[in-house]
Amino acid sequence: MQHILTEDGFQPEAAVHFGNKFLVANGYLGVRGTLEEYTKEELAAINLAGLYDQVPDKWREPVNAPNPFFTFIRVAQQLVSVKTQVPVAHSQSLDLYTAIHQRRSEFAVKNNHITIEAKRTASAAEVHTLLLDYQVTVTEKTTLEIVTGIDGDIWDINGPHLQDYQMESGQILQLTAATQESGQQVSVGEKVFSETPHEEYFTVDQKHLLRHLSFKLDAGETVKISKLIKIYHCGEQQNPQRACRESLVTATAKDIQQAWEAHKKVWQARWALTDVEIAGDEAADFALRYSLYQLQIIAPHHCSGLSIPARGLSGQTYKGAVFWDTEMFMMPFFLHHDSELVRNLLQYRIDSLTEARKKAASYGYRGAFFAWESQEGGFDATSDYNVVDVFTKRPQRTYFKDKQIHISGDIVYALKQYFQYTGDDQLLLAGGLELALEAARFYLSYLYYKPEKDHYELIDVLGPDEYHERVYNNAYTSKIAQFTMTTALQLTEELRSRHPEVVTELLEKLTFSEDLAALKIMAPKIFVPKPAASTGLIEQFDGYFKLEDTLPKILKQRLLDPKEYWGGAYGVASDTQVIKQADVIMLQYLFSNEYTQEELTKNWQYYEPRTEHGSSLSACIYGLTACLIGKEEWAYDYFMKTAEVDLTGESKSFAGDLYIGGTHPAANGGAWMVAVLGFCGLKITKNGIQSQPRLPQKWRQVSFKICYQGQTYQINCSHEGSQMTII
Ligand code: IFM
Repeated sequence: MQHILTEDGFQPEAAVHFGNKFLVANGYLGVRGTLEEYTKEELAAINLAGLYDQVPDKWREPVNAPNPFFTFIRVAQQLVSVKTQVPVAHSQSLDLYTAIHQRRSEFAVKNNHITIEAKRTASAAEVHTLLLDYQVTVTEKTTLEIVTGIDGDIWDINGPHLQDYQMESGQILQLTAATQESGQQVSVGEKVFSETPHEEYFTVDQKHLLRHLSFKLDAGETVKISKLIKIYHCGEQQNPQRACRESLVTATAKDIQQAWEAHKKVWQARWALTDVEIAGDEAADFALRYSLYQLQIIAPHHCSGLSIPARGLSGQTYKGAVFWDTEMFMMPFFLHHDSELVRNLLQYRIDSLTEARKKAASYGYRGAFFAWESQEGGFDATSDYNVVDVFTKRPQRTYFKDKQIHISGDIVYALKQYFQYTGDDQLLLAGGLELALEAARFYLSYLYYKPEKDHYELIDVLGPDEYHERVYNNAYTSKIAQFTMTTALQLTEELRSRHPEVVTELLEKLTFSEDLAALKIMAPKIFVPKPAASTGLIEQFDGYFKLEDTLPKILKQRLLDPKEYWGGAYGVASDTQVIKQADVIMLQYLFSNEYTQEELTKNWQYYEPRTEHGSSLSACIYGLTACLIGKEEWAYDYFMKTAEVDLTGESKSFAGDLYIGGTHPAANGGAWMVAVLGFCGLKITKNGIQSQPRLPQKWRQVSFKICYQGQTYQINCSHEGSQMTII
């Protein structure tokens, strides 16, 4: 099965894209897929999960660590690097099955042919460990200097985040620094081994701590160094500096070998469960495997209470924040393979309840209004001015933070999915039910009673389509609010039947009895826009159909600048029916059993041409819904678009002047959803697991495994049907 991603030929213009595409990560940190000699100019970075910092007057974002992979060479005292000369041959590759990144570059310096080969990874077995093997071969007798160490001149978008650098050299090189906002320590250390005799000295400047290794080489000789790197930070360690040093002091070359092996073993076990094989379509097969790779490298397998940012661990874009992307787009894949991980991800939201309550109260509401861009502890990092106007360079007022109230319901949706899939009361007892009740209470306080219609409305909201702000009765938002309220009631009753005292105690603690009664009365009376009898269409929000009816390609012609933001107060899409991403179609996907095939088809056909797919969350939802209406061939293009997003790099990289590039884990999760839930029609029902495949023509078979209620199932789907075996 194809599992190696390769790019042949040196492409300096693709350095930023390759930084995302060749990412290796282990949930604790992400190492951008840049070359060893690269610096912040090429956006080399080691992105730390869950450690954030704010420089005064700038956006709060995750911290990048000093780069311990930094390495370059001098041959006969001349710098040999892709930064100074074009290599005669070059390739970069990534083994998806082992999460090992490799590069090979060949240079001609006079008659000497020099080859650099490097391989590296972030250990999946021990998340503080990073490994680098670096080797150089020459064809002529010469001197070689390998300069390797820690580059503390870090790429930051809103930095610098680290200060008070402490450098220690010797057998261990160690750089320790502290964040600006709260003085949290980050410590990076490294130790190098080589069997080839060499001389060694160190240089230190303000931001670099370097080891110079000098070798005398004969013609045809190869020299190899192996590097063991450790990174610790305050997010989870009381004394990172000490922990880092202690982990290196006694380390030997043998430990490095063992670390490589332990790492590969973890990956072998992961893929044994998660791999999906698509027979008959190599491109789709590889793109899906690549998507699953991207998802698995960023999952916090190592701890509880951490979640996954919208751009994974590929950098600081989107403030390293967790959006609804995690619950709605990534969780389904994880839920079918590793429900414990999902439990941890949901625990992060439970731990965010205090912040969510504060946020609701700050806007005058009750209950829990979760952060739109959520950082540690649920802190909402969304700026009131989240987009910069390309013309005036002025920050534009946006309402993502204030009005994207569907976030609380999205989390409850995921919580219910988890509960239904696992039947696990424990998470509900340990804060899950409290979360659902508080989210429901938030909607109770947001609802607006219309006496003339005797119903409740959600007015002044922002739905999934972010181009239309502050709208009334967004169908998706109203439905997810109603769902939240009924789910809170159902979960309360269900849990009460098994744990009556706990539930009574919780309701008392939350003084919830009046709200419980209110939920019962108000939930059924929420106005959720329905398909119109005449057209079958659901209006996305009040007045949507009266907006100018045009198409994304027409709006593109109206742009004065390609980076212009399409939404907000003056965007080209704001007064039109062109939408950014699946909105009504998202609603219909989630609640598909409430609509007829005709209604699903009509809405898909109406909204699809009007959708720009300006968000990477959009394509998979159109793909999934196309599967539901039996249009696999329509779904196929959306599947490929979502599965290949990080391979092609073809996605929106700017919102106004703001860089929003990086990896797209929601789209990666969406790829799995379209393949398995869509094309293979996998469903967990009251009667157990069902799979009714509707594969694209050229797919002969799709084979995958899922874990469900303590068993592992092998499922093979073809045009003839599906087979399921317990393994
Ligand atoms: O969560 C999404 C949102 O729906 C559209 N803008 C980007 C966010 C992060 O992916």
